[in-house]
Amino acid sequence: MHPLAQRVLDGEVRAAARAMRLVDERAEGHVALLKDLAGHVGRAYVIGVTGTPGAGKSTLVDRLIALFRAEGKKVGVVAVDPTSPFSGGSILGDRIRMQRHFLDDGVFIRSVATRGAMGGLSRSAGDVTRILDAFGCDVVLLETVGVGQDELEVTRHAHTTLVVVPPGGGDDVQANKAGILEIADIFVVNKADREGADAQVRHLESMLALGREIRAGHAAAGVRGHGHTAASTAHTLGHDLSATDDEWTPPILKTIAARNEGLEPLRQAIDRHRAFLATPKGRMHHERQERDRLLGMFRDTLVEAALTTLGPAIDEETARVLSGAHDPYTACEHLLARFRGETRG
Ligand SMILES: Nc1nc2c(ncn2[C@@H]2O[C@H](COP(=O)(O)OP(=O)(O)OP(=O)(O)O)[C@@H](O)[C@H]2O)c(=O)[nH]1
Ligand SMILES: [Mg+2]
Repeated sequence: MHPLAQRVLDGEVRAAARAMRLVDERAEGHVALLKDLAGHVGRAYVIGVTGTPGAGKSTLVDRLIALFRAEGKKVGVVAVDPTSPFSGGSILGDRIRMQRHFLDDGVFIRSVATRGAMGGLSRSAGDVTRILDAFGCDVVLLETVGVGQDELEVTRHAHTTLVVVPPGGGDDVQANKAGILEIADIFVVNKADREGADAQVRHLESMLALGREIRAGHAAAGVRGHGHTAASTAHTLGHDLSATDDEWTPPILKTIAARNEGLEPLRQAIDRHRAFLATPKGRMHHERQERDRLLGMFRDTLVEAALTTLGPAIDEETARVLSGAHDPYTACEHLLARFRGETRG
């Protein structure tokens, strides 16, 4: 057993902090530690909070912390900043927004900014979440900025994902429509004290309706679920995913986080989604998510292994592509062949 594991399980704050740092830095032995903790993970309820920059995610998280603390729950917060490991800008904002909880010994706030070779951010966020879980947190709030691919990956670690947007015509949500539809369990139109909140609600409603129509069309045409991954999951797990698509319709709620308004209905919506996850349809949703998560972890593992094994070969192939000796496809085939050769070796 890793020397830190038992101390984390015993709820020792300093051990948990150390463990999270090891994991964030991908330090030697961190995988062994995570393996030791794995059997003790799964008790925490993980709530992802993502959405437009500046929409009020941290303010909402701050309010949710207060709600859960009032129930005596131990709360973990993971603030993910994918913009840059150096900027620290939004993390600073998070710290200010949540500072009243920093002295509460039932709240554990941790920032994650490390980006590995590829997609490492999601993995770090997930690993830190698992440590907070093993450490005994009842709830983990996982805040991530933006709605790009990184954020979509991060929210795979959440049981319930809130997508937070400000009032307006929905231009900002337009950018990653498909992604948002896929990950949002609950939409939150925050800053409802500002103009355009109802317009935003209507926009999201029409987006959801359109999404349903498209999926219904796909189902009729024999295309299942959300494409390749979903279809292959259906195959592996023996489910027909097309039947599950409409089982949970994301509610759209208005909040004014700055004034603590609308938080109770949000809390209830989270509970309803949690109850949904416990139903057979909900469990299928969970299985699909688990598979996607494993796939993501495996991809990270594979890329890391390949980069370590291949090392200079990547530069060599790049030089060949640059000189015109190889096209990029051939270069990739060569790299793959070399990797296979090494691993067989
Ligand atoms: N008018 C109004 N302002 C709000 C509300 N909620 C939050 N704000 C303000 O909006 C600004 C951004 O809030 P944050 O909670 O930091 O937003 P965020 O989404 O976490 O921001 P990033 O993490 O930087 O993307 C702050 O100045 C908040 O005080 C609200 O309901 N109404
Ligand atoms: Mg924030």
